[in-house]
Amino acid sequence: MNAPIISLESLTNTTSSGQLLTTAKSGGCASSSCGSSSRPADMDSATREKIKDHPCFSEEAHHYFARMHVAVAPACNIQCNYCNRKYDCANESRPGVVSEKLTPDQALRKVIAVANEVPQLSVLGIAGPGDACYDWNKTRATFERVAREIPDIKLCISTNGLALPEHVDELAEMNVSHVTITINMVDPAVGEKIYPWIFYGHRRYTGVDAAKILHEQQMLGLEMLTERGILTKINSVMIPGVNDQHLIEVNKWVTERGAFLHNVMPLISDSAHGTWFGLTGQRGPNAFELKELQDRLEGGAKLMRHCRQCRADAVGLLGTDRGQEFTLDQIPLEIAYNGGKRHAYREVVARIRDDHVAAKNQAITTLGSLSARGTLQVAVATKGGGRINEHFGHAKEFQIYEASQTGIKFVGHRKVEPYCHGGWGEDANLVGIIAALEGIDIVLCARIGDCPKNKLMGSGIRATEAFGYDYIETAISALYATEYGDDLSQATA
Ligand code: CLF
Ligand code: SF4
Repeated sequence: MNAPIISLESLTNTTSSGQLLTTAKSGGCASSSCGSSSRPADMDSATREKIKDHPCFSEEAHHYFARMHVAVAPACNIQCNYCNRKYDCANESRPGVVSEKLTPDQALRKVIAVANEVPQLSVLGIAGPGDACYDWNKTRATFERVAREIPDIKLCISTNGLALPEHVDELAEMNVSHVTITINMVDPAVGEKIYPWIFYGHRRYTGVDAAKILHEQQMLGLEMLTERGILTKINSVMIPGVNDQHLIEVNKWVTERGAFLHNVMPLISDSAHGTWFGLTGQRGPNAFELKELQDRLEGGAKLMRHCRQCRADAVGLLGTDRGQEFTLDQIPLEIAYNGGKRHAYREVVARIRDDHVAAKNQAITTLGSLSARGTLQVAVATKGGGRINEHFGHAKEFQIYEASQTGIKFVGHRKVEPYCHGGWGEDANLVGIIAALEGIDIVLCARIGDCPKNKLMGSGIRATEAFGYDYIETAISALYATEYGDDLSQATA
């Protein structure tokens, strides 16, 4: 079942496209027929094709493909109570220092530099730091330049939706295949608690009037995108006591209007960010509240649970940010695109992916064959590729899976400060990691030392490296079988 292991490092650290192609031809699953049946049965082939290399629109794709954002759109036409304009747009980024704002020509240089060096790159997104539709001329100019140079890159925007309807036709003409609208309410009475004002039709609106206009534009924009076959994701910021229960209603409205995905994100609120919510003590939800709401939303639009709330200038696989490697001062003024690495990487991934799909199918079959009942919460340290391939001490986040007899579900991630610092374990960070892993039954990682393992055990969390470099689902199904009586594989360490 398992193909020879090709680590992500061997793919992404290779310095020439020739080497990548050699890797592609020497490894991976030799059979092209294995594993194709795990593609979602309820999805047509055109949609599958659109999402298969978009790391946000496909959870499976996010193990392999990367996005980059270019911060070309600083202007915004609304005020959200969770945003401070000195910081990045909270719709698609965690608050941080102001991004390096780029002109369309600078953005093109940056995209070429990243595409030449980051073989996983598949999507260019414009997610602020203001609004991509309001700052439209820069968005359009950037996409036109990039599409001319790198025609196979997917174009993606994130918007608050207010100026969206007037640009939907141009988006379709420019082949923008994926759009995200942040929709936090469908009731203006809720909306006025989130948006103090909007700027629309050359005038400023406040209160319920503002929220009503915003709501109508968001719904119109979504309907227009659906009519044109552009895949739309809805981002909603979950604000406890303000719109948390209301998001169930939002989910119904957007599902009826053809949204492909619904991504409920936790409010990030800190007085240091200087936002209205931060300064007034509005808290964000904890991991359990977020998951509970997401579970209640199952059955409507597909749910996105792997969002990392990226910065408006993020670069790389979700959960990593290589933006600092590609600041303008490091990029030559004249730079030509060379697609060799990206093409070689895709060839490798196509082979590995079939094998991964087959492994997942086998894991699901295994779980379905068990008579046992129960749920297992598993935290996985991974660097991508669908494998358990990260050391416990190096992990900056753990991916969380829930296993039951009905299958294995990715339910989110928990960010942590890494335990290892220069070869030494940091006890304070271990305390934080244990707190972040509350409710987890077992941690799977490539390596773990006795000290952290014993401390985790002292808090009721088991950890093992017994499945190091296995596929995540293969390991979890074997674990589940062990846990619930049918020992299919090795015992846990
Ligand atoms: Fe960027 Fe957004 Fe496109 Fe992705 S991010 S514009 S859809 S390419 Fe993705 Fe980042 Fe979450 Fe956004 S993980 S914040 S959902
Ligand atoms: Fe800030 Fe984005 Fe809201 Fe505009 S849409 S106020 S930039 S979070």
